[in-house]
Amino acid sequence: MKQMKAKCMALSTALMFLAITGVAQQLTQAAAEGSNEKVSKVKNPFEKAISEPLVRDIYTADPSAHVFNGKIYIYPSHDIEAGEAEKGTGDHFNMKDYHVFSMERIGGEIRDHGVGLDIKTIPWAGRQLWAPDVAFKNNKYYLYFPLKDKQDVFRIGVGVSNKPEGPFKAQPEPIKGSFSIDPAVFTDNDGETYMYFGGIWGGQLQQWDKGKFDPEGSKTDLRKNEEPAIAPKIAKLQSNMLEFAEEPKDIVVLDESGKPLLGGDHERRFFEAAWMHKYKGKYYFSYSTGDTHKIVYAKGDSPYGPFTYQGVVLNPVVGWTNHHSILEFKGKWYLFYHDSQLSGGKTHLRNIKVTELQYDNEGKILTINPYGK
Ligand code: FUB
Repeated sequence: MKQMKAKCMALSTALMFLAITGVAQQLTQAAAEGSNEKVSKVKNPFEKAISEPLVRDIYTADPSAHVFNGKIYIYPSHDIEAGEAEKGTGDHFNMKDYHVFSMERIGGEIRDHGVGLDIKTIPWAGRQLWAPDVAFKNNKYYLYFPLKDKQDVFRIGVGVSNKPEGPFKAQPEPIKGSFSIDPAVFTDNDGETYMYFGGIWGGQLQQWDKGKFDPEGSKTDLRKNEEPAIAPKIAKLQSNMLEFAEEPKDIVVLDESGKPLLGGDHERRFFEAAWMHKYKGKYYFSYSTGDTHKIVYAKGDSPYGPFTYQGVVLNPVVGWTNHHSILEFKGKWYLFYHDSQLSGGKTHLRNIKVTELQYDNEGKILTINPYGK
């Protein structure tokens, strides 16, 4: 009895700590399984973090990294404490501007270029500047950003600048026909540029299931278990980089037997945070599985897919969201990602990080464990 009481006390102390660091979920599971061994293994995860926050004076998340003029430029979300209650619809991610960062080398000093775009300068703005991305063409830099319009519907906007660090001047309207969140812009070797986008729950993609926005549609549900999973979108951009050149199309991710991943396949199906990169002539489409918190990837032979599921790029990080970009710099590959180390696990107060990413001889990405083995 005494022993049980001691176990319970140890367990509740550990639970309090883990609730703060955001890994309570793991411990709850261990407790439910009645395993002391698992409980004692769950310690401060940051002790073994494989990388440290790149920026410490403001909160940053969703890093999109690119090489421009020989330097790495990072375009993250700028997390703030906006005082909103935490909900599945993501209202607590109520960001109001973007800062742009650059680095001459990985591990070197990181420079904050200040505010690259402020919500106050966007004519159609409602609320919530979420994960952005940037592309270079026509001697200009284009910042793509998801933002709710005045009707509270996410659209994707564009800001233009002559410099990679901005400031970016927002176009008067969002991209015609755009919706949902997390634009990732990829320019192929032939010069064509594509936008991948979409995000479920707070990102509203499920509310576009019937081709137009359904304000009464489910805010947090996913497709039925046995139906094909909700698909992320792709649209080629016009050469002016300000408009879609086509109606957005579905991106289909297949399983090993060539069947589309199903809504119930929560460990593998798309949720948000799309990214595209090319390695040895193959197209690598990576994304977050959202409520199962992983970055996974699928491979294909065309920017449109279909893509076949391959495996996990990054295991869950502390904080609910997982979001990344993949970049080649001076012959090495890097994964930019975030966790909630600086805020002690707050889901909406994150910090960007970087670590090396490696492939095996067959082009398979070696899974990264953010807190070691
Ligand atoms: O930062 C706000 C949202 O959280 C992003 O758009 C999602 O990808 C998730 O990281």
